[in-house]
Amino acid sequence: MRRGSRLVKVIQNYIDGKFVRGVHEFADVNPADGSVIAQVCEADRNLVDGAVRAARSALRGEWGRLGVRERAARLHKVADAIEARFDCFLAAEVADTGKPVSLARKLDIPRAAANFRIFADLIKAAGLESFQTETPDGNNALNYAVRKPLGVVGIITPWNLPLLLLTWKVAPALACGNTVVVKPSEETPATATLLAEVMQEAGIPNGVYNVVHGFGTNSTGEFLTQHPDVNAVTFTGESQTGATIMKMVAAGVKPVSFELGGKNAAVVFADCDFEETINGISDAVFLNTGQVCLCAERVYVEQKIFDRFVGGLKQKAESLKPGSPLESATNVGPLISKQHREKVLSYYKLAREEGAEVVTGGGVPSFGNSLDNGFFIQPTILTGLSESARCVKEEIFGPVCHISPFDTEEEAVRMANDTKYGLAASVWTSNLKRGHRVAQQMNVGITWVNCWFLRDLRTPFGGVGLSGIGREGGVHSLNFYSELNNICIRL
Ligand code: NAD
Ligand code: 6OD
Repeated sequence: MRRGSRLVKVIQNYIDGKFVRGVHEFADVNPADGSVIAQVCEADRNLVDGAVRAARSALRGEWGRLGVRERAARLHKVADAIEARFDCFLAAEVADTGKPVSLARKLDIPRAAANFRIFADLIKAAGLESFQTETPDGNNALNYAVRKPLGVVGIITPWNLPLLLLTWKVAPALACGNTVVVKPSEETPATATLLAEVMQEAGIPNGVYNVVHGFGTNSTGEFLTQHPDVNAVTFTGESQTGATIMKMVAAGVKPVSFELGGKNAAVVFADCDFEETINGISDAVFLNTGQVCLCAERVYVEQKIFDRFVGGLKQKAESLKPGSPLESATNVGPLISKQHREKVLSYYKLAREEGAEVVTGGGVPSFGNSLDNGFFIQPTILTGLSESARCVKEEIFGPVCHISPFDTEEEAVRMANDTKYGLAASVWTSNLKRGHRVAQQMNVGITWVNCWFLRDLRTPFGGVGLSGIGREGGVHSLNFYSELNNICIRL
């Protein structure tokens, strides 16, 4: 497409092995400078219908007949192809999100390949339970379970770690023999579409992986979740969106897996390794400009080291380098959109109204170049709020934390758990017993001790309360993406 004198890329839907346009298009914006990098074809109800039909039909084709070994081999080929096109994925993800290239190179793209490899290996090794059963007449029966695909899985994902989170669901779904229709975030459509090319190269049959682009309400997302021929929905995004999707799928009593928002706590004891903890908490608060569901927005610090800690984190925050995502020294990118920056800035304003002290940040950086058209915001540290303040209760999803002091371990545990969310927590101490004790009292799905976002893909991942339903990761993913049929044989 031609815009002015420049050619603008068109990002299409991918249905039944073909790239297809739609009736409407919308702009894909680079958040680092506000420029339009592509036009995205929105999938209407007809196209979503076509994608679901293609996925249904692929279940009955070559894909449905493949043995586990061959399916796993093709998923390894997908991983190989992602690695072979590493730089394309990297450029597309950085342009869509504005995240520093150094981060996407280390985190997003390698994890996409790793997601396919781990689930390819797991499905080959996965065993299922069997029982020898004594029958009432003194004989025996044998019970064993077999794994079958759910069918067509609808996958809806957010913009913060687009390829990582999409492949985290696509890989196990395909490993279990399902076909998928994915709807990536409207803010970050590029890498899901590139993945379609990779699927073709890796010999994934047409219709197994379909991509439909568009928005949520009254658009593609809703058409997909409402579709009667989708067998299960897996979603990552805001808790409120999860609640809406739950209503949509309720009538069909479909399985759902929800990875939702968080208001995560970090608990720092005076006996922690101070430097390591400052570095760890800085990552936990500011990585990806605070746009990771696992980020710590509430930091609780033992009174004895409170002032030193606040000073140390301030110094660290002020040493971070916002800038062009393409420069290797940059470690703070923009927020995803103008609208999201307005939301985060409204919390910075609210924090002041609620009586916070702004230790550092609180505004928008200025560059004197095209980055001023982007959606940058300053890393921000707040103190002095009451535990009932909205800024301490509500997910902000930006580079910001509030630091509160505590005197006792019990008080720290109580404050950390005083939230409707329950995704992740981190505990920082050199006392091993205390580390275990406090970690086990956290009402969350994932607790890290002296680290944060350190992942082993075999472990359960998910949240409690408003943070989600179910667990994915390792065998938990395999169990979500398959139906078990128990077979009982009288011997
Ligand atoms: P969002 O809920 O606004 O959007 C996520 C996806 O849902 C997008 O693709 C969007 O188009 C779609 N969507 C929106 N409304 C819909 C509807 N009514 N029906 C169907 N689809 C709909 O979330 P976001 O702003 O993209 O992402 C940020 C949020 O995601 C934060 O709350 C963050 O904590 C959460 N998140 C959670 C995890 C986790 O693993 N728990 C991971 C990443 C992000
Ligand atoms: O690491 C993962 O598997 C995962 N689901 C991370 C989620 C991060 C949220 O933004």
